[in-house]
Amino acid sequence: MAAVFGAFVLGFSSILTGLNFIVTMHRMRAPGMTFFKMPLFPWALYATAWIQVLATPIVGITLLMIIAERWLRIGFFDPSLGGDPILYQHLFWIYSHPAVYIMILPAMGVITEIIPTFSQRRIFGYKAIAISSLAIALVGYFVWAHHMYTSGMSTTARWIFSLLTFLVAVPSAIKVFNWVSTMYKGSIQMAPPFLFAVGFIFLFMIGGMTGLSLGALATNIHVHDTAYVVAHFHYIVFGGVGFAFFAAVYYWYPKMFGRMYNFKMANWSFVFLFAGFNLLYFPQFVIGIMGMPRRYFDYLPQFTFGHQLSFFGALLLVIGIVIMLITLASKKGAKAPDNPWGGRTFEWQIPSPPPVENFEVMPELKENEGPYDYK
Ligand SMILES: [Cu+2]
Repeated sequence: MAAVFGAFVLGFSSILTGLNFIVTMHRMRAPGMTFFKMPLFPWALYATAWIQVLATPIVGITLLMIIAERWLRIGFFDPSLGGDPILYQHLFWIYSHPAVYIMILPAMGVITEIIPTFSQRRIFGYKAIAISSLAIALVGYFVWAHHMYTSGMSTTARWIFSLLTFLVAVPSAIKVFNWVSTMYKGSIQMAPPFLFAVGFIFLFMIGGMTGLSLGALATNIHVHDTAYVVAHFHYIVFGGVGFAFFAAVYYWYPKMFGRMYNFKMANWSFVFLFAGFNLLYFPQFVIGIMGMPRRYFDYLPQFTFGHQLSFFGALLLVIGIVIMLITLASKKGAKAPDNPWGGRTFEWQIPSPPPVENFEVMPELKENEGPYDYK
């Protein structure tokens, strides 16, 4: 019960964070910063904030229902009290599918900042990227039951959810195409944040396309509850969100701490993380299709080789993380300039690390200026 109450309070912090972001972006933008001149990272956070505000109450209500069931014996989910466990699954996923987008949208926002900076090119399709963030947030509300194809739903409901799931692929693909088009003919600067961003695009694409095969009704039923799902999930949440997080840390580290880091070490951390990640998770697609169930510690002999590959991948991954932590923890880097990567957004126009109030004078965007004025 304590855990249920704890999750309830956490839900409120999520809702209030979202509310704060939405109000800030509507009321407190810098002079000259119209909505369509905002950098795309805040745009992604804006879409995320709407999910936090609108979807988190559903998990809050669900938790209240659990409390009512346990304390007042009102049957919502427990069959012995006349409840329906499938209802719990529905309520859980109505929140938890959008919750995945709470994680991936900010990650996409980070990549959208890094790609133009390290290509020194104006972002391709600014409006398409901004709107696709909102589209992902919106469509994300209508796909939850793709987690429940085998739970016992009508066939009509299942194929409708399968169709709606395919729709999410459209705005995601728009972003990938725009990132790649931004790099085309750019003057690429091969620094660690860019490496991680490109790694993100590669891994996110594998995660996204295997997501489509999971969204398709027939294949989903074949690989439901197998290692295939585990592999897909990690390609999105570790290969996607994780690599974007590493990219973000390497990108803003000089700004945050006023120090550079060792590029060679950072590149090695990428090599180990990227190789280790793929060696760890790719074999799980294969053994998943072969029938390896998820959440089992034991397995049949035909899955041994796949598990061994995964094991060595995990080792490489851990080495990569250790190298990254050492790289970032060492305070021996040179003093960071104000704008080490040649970025055009506001944070690069102030000293590294930023002074207490960030901006000593209010920054301003002139009439014909935008966040991505490269060329
Ligand atoms: Cu989902």
